[in-house]
Amino acid sequence: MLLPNPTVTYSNPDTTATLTLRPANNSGGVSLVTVTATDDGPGNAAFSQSFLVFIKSSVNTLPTVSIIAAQTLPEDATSPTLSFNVRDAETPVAAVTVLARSSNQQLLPNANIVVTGTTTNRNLTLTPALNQTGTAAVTLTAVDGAFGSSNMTFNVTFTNVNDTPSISTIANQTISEDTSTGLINFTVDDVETRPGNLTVLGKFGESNFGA
Ligand SMILES: [Ca+2]
Ligand SMILES: [Ca+2]
Ligand SMILES: [Ca+2]
Repeated sequence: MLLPNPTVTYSNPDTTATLTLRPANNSGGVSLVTVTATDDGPGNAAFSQSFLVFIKSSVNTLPTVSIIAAQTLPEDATSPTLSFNVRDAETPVAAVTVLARSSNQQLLPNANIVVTGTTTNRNLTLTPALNQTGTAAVTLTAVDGAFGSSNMTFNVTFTNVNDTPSISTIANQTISEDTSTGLINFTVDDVETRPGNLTVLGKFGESNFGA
């Protein structure tokens, strides 16, 4: 019984009556209430008016977020799409929002976590900052329409990929025969290897112009 004791207050000859409804504890649902007025004429003619009462549950069930396994991914690349799902007992799933944050902003800024989807199935991609390696904890928070929330956290580790070394541009050179250029400077660089440990080789392709 959702509305165990509806109470009508009416004093003859008032034209106004009041009705008090109090749902049973911990109840939720819809109830049809009918109010009937009866006269004292022959046959006690009666007239009824009905309306619906919607009783909201006061207990909000928290939304759920499915688990994403720990990920190990190469640096400098966007992750494959990671799928997860959200559910809520009361809020339509399209209205359940997902917020994402990273424990390591230098490695994985919050702005580089992209969550998409409006159904139960949601998608996530992660893009680490350039040349950053290490582990970040990613926390997804699902929020329902009653501001109930649940968290799910997984670790993502970005591992080093050997970046190719670089050499600065060297301009084309013109030298007269039987002379030498001065020293031609250029710089070498590598993300992982210190310059002192790089190997630099010269190789020569020749063309002769007449003889
Ligand atoms: Ca809920
Ligand atoms: Ca690297
Ligand atoms: Ca390298």
